[in-house]
Amino acid sequence: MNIDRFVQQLPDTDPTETSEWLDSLDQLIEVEGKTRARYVLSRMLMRAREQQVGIPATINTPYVNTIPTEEQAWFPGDDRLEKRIRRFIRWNAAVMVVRANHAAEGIGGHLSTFASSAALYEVGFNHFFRGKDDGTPGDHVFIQGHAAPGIYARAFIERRLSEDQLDHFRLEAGGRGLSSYPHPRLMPDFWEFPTVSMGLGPLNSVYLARFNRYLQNRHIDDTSESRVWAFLGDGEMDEPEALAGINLAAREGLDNLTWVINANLQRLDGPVRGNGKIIQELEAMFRGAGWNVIKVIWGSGWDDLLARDVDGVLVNKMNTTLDGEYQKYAVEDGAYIREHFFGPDLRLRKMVEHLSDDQLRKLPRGGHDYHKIYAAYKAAVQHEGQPTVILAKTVKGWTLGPDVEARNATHQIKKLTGLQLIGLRDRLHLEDEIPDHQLTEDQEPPYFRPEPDSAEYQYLMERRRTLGGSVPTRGAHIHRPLTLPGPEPFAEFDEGSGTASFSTTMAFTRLLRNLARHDTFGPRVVPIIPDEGRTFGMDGLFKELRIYAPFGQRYVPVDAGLMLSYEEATDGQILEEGITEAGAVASWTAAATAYATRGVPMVPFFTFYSMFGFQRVGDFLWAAADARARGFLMGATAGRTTLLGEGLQHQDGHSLLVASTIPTCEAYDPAFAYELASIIEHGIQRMYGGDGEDVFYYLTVYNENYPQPPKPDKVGTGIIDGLYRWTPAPDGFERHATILFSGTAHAAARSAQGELAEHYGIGAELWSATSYKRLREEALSTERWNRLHPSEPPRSPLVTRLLSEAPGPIVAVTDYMKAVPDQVARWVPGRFVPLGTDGFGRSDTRQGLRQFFETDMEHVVVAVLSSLATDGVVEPSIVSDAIDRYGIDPEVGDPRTRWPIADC
Ligand SMILES: Cc1ncc(C[n+]2csc(CCOP(=O)(O)OP(=O)(O)O)c2C)c(N)n1
Ligand SMILES: [Mg+2]
Repeated sequence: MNIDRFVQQLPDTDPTETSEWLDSLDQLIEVEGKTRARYVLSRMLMRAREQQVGIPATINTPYVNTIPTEEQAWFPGDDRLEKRIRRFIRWNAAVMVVRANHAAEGIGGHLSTFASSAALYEVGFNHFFRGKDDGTPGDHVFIQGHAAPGIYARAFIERRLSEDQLDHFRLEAGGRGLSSYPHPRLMPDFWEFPTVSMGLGPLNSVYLARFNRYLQNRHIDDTSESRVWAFLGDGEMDEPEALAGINLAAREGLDNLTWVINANLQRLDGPVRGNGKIIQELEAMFRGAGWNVIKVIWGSGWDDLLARDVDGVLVNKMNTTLDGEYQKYAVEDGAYIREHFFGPDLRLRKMVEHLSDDQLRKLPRGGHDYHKIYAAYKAAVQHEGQPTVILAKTVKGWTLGPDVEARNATHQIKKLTGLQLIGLRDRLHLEDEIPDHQLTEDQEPPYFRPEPDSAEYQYLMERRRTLGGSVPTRGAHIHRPLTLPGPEPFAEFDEGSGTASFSTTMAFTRLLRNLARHDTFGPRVVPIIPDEGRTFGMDGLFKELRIYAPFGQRYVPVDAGLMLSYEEATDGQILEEGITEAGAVASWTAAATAYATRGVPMVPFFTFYSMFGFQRVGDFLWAAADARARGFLMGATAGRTTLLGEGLQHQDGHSLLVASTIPTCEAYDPAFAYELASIIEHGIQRMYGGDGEDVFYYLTVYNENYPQPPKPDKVGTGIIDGLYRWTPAPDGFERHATILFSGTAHAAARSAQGELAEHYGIGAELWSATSYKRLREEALSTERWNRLHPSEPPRSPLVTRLLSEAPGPIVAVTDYMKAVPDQVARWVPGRFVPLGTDGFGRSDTRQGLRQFFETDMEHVVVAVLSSLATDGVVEPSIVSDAIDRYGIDPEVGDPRTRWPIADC
């Protein structure tokens, strides 16, 4: 609220006294000036806070370090050795990128991100990040994707990586080498968190810190010793997802979370906030959200100047200088800085009289100052009750020389000339280690690694030993194994529901409850919902499993007296995320990777509106696949016609297609409860049994009620493989056809079977197609095998083998787009006609929608007859009769032309 309006609404109980205070302030400003007045007011605010006087938060502090010099923690490291180590790492990181670009033109690599953040990482590596060697999962460190070269360079010095591996940076397709960015899938023993898609790392880090608290509060794992660190870019903060979790982090008091934002003031094209100040902007947002904010803006060289700043002119100059100007100062010489930063104000000019131009140019920024960074990290890890963000000001491309440092193009500079390399070598004082003769144009610049008996190597390794081993390392050993359930939770679904009608969503909820009730397996089940529990009929679980609330339920819920009340508890099992699909996926990812990050396999089921899944948070799910997630995604209210009444924005006919783009996502579209149960049972075995496979499952569940049939005999592995004969053709017909169905489209297929027999004398078989994605992948693999084994007898894809036993033309019907069954079209023997729900959804009854999308019984029958006519089995007039009989208007309904509803 605007402070003026806030004050206006308060009664003034003693106007005379108020005037006296205001007069004193006026006098202070007049006599001592505004800076002094600001200081006194700040002190008053401090005192007010100490005295517990609630006043609206001040969201900004001056543009100086949050930790005053006198409160700065003592730096316990060996300055000289750490500086040397950092220089070796800087050198190798740069050389690695340069050499990669020689090895293959255009291969890329980034120099300047790590160059700006080397000290931020190195203080962490030498003093804070805990490893896993002591059998604990250690800290979880999210590394800025583009800083990867620096992390490899350190791993090289630690002797975790070889020179050959460094030389295969970004050349990993051949099987050895280093991925461009943090990719757990490509480097499963090394990287823990895929971060390079901007904005995902920040949100995932919040939810990981939160999930660790959940594990703790539910007594599943002791996470109290693990801190989540996230190193992020200042440009990255513009991604909406980057800031989307900061309120939750503050609300839940996640003091196990530290963010370090590398404020080099630049992004890819140029300044982040040329006309403003990104650090101040971020400070306001984080303070407003309730974070502990530590600004590390100025290096120690400024301490003396700030101490002389008795009348506040220096701070004033710092406050009023724009980021665009700071960037300019970073590329200019000392004379320019003297003239433009200090010069205009005589008091300032005088303040730096004793410094040479060179000294002025070298006044460092806080994010390059070991001591300041150490003090900030120390304060962060000691801070209780709030997450901490460290806003560290740096120079992009720092130490890489005047052609690179702070230049607008710096992000994409990936080459250094011989002269630039010599400049870097000199700047890093590595003349002894890398002599001139090794830096000639006719050879690759060398790496440098100190010998095992050198003081630097010994120091570095001792630091890592003390902190529990190398970081990053992925794959904690499983220290809390999971006992899998037997067949019991799944068995009831094989029997069917008799005449009782219920939906696959209801079946899923029941199964989830069965699983959660299991003695040993149950506590590992993590139900996640984004404010749609009631829509999915899951509200019954609120009371039984309870909703996770770290501080418990501090109010009596409005429905306390009811059977199914809204119950929250510190050890609640359900993660009710509210309306944030991105947050919920981040939560799911944390749970789905707990087997690796914590050695504690967890079994998350994230149930969401299928329309607001893959298309909305697809990039998060892609990253989850990279992070080798294991778990279940449940696309509820699935289908474009089944969710009646909701219209264009809700009705999903394509999530299965998007899901099909993720290699490790097993996408299923079950029609019946027993299929759903079989897939989940199999999925649990596959992901969590034995060594476990790094895949995850996407299952659609619908909200249409119908009697659930019992599982037929002889299904074999068909449900899992993706296709099986559900029912044979009725006896006694000479002409045949086959209908494949998925999900709720089974109803149209089954009615069509009856209609074809009754009216057209055609016996149709029905097959359930549970996963076209799986069938397609098997077929592609077989096709490849045939291509590469020319002298072997060719193999036949599973879908071809299965359907070669299916008679007549094959019509596939789905509540998804035709492209879903089309995934297997080219391996289907004979004629294949998919019917699906292409186009925008709209609101109407199920029947109306199925007619509109031409997936109802009538259209299935016409499709079968038309295919038989094309094959010469029936006369075309039979098709025309059917079209007339069902009142289908061939001129209406072309999906390409019918999108406006009417002229309105
Ligand atoms: C979602 C997404 N959009 C765009 C990019 C391309 N990109 C890579 S780095 C970068 C600039 C990063 O700037 P900043 O976050 O400030 O990092 P730093 O300056 O430390 O390199 C951009 C736009 C990306 N990686 N991810
Ligand atoms: Mg930046």
